Amino acid sequence: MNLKNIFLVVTLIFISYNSLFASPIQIELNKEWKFKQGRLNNWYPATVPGVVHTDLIDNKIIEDPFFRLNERGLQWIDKEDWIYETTFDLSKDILNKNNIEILFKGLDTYADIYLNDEKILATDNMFRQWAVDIKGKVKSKENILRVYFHSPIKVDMPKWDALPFQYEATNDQSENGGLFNKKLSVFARKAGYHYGWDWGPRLVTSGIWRPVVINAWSDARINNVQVIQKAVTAKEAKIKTIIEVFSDREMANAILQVSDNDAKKVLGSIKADLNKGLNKVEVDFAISNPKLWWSNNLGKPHMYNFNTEVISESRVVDNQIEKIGVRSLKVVSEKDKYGRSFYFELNGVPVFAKGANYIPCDNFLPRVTKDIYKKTVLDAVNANMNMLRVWGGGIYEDDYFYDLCDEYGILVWQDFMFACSIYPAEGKLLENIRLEAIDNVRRLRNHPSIAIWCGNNECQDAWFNWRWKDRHEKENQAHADKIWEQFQDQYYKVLPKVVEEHGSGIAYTPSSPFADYGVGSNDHEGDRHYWDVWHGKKPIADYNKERSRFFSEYGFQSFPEFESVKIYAPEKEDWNITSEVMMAHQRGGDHANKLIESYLLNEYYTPKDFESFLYIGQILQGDAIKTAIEAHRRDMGYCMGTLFWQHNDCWPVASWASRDYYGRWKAQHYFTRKAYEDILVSPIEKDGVLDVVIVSDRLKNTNGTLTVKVFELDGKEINSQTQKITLKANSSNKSFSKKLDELTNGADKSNIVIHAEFVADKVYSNNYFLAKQKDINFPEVTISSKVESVDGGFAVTLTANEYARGVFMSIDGIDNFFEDNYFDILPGKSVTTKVATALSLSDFQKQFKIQSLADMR
Ligand code: BMA
Repeated sequence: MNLKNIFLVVTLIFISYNSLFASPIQIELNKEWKFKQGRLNNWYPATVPGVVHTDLIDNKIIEDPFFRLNERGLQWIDKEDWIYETTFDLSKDILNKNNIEILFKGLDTYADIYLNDEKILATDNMFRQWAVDIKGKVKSKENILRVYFHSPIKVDMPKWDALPFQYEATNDQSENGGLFNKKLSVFARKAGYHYGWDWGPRLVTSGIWRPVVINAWSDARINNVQVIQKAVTAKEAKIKTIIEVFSDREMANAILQVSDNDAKKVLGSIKADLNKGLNKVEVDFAISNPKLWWSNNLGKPHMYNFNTEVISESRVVDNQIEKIGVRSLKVVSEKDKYGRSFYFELNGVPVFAKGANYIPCDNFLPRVTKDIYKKTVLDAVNANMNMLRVWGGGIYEDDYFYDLCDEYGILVWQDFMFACSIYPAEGKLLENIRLEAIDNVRRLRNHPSIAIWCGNNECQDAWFNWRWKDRHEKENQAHADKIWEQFQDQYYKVLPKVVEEHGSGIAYTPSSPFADYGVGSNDHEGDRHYWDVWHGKKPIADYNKERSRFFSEYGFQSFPEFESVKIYAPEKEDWNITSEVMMAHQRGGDHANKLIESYLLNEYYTPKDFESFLYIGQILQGDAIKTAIEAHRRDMGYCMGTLFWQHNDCWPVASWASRDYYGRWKAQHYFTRKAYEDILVSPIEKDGVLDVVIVSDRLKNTNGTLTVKVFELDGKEINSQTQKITLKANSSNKSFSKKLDELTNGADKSNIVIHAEFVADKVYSNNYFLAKQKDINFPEVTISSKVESVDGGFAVTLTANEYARGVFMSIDGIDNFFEDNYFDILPGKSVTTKVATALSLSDFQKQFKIQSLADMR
């Protein structure tokens, strides 16, 4: 037999093996797409998944919408209709199957779909999936699939014009789109932030934003496997699975079984007679001594691989492998002597939630690659977070995002996609919302990371506390009543019912923040969004006074660093925070810039130039959020969570984000990583007494030594006290308390720093000043550096002769990462950190810049 023949035999064996186990086939229609503007004739190549804006960029019809002022010239795009089309062939294997369906995983938003000139579907919700039976409508060659997107503006405008009163949508920037006060976002089941936000541009997309696939099968196909974790302890996990199987014929004595694919062990199995159509079969089983799924820092987020199979006549008709984390997870929201608690309990342990609010990573969603998702989630993991809140003005995220959260132990607070608005939730729209909720609750329910479903972001608080209720009642009581009725239907009836029926026991809360039914948020019940520092202009120190059972939002703005600004605002004339370009990338407007400026002047000082402004602004933001996080953690027990606003940006902008659009960590993200460590050492002065509170998230007591030192900024030691302590597990410990006068020997507050250090198996430390930063006499410090080549970059050792505050290292470009940055160096001490970069040593040394706070005056 020659080589060619061997190949043939091998191929034949493979083919016959395949057809013997002929399982469902899935193909993705992602090739040969073209698109055009509805009323014009010229077609251009298109990318699917994609959106109109990115296709226009790729075809060089428009320029980068994020560059300088380009967004403004692109407002015509959402007022046009767009057509996408592809031609595809289907193999015999597919055509021979008894069932062929086309599945659209995401269409944005108002689309009519034609297959070989026949209209097969009309859609009106970007968050839903749409499946259509196309058996008999397809042929082997040249099938034409056409998707006609109607302008969301043209579709929704008449709805707004017909209203007897106006619905609310605070962040909808309709005037920037030339629509004046017409807040059309309230009608479209489309990501709210597309219409603009106080950190985002107004770029209203259309497009096939998630994959289009064809599924073909004969006999039977697993449609869904629901894994319900009925009771989970360290000893045993009782699990119920509900397997949904589509069968195209009666199938007697089918075996449905679930196995542990890694241990190659059948967990549960049942014999069932399948009927033609949709079947739901329950398979129950128990796992003894299960390996539990834990959140980041508390333990390993172990994932089992469950293999669900449908077997008929000794043949596997279909199977589905899914990663499953076994855990018990609930929200404890109980009346107590303070009000009502709000915390997450994982595997029986109360977990203090440490994290951030998450928005979509881009205005053009399909260009969020797997790498970007991975970096975004890993940046949370590496900052010691254990929770992200997927906020309601964005999207129900991609499956991959939740896979990553599962894999790395990030709990997900999942909002339904409603934010800062009041929606006309009745009739067809309410039913559309219900179906959207079912689609997404079913899609996400098996992820161990999903910790709570939340009705909306701030809609209830806005109704009661932003004077919406008063205003509507004053205008017309009947309209106000109608709004509240629609509100209750949506968030107190429809959505909780979907979560109850389909959510596998995941908790639901009607809104964030939420105290109680029909109440605005407060500090002693439920979760709270605290914005008095920042929006309310209160001093940063107020973070130390304010309490909550769970802070689900608070935040402080900054600009991206200079290297990032230069990408979107490269002209010298842009380099002023009030320049037209910088203002176009500051969606909080002049008000927000003035806030940064006034906090800087009150607490820091006037930066000497634009670049210094960006830098000090970041230190200011970092210090502010560090203050808040520490206060919330010190209050552990009463408070059980802190999620700052916000983890990421969707375009380059001045915002509350701790990482900029390009993924670069701002000072805040580095500060957060430290403030979120499993053990936090937090000095705090009140009424002339200095306490050092040590907070431990560890599940076991920790023995160690605490040293509290006071020294002058030139290094002279004033006081040093050391004591051995045992930290109580999972609690906040006041470990040191001393009158300030005794501790500092009456030294000048502008000249000293307190350094507290807890040494156990690791060293945890913190520096604390007794005066505002502008009143501290930071010395003109000399920082020397030593650079050594290491794998993937350089190790940099910096040494300071006196106290160096906020030492910031930078090099050009964005393909680099400083393992640590913006840190303080104690007098005479050194810090070594790594820089990941592809630069040569000499190029690195040419570009390498070190600055500290003292240089910025
Ligand atoms: C919060 C969020 C967003 C907003 C942010 C900053 O309350 O829910 O709506 O972007 O404040 O203002």
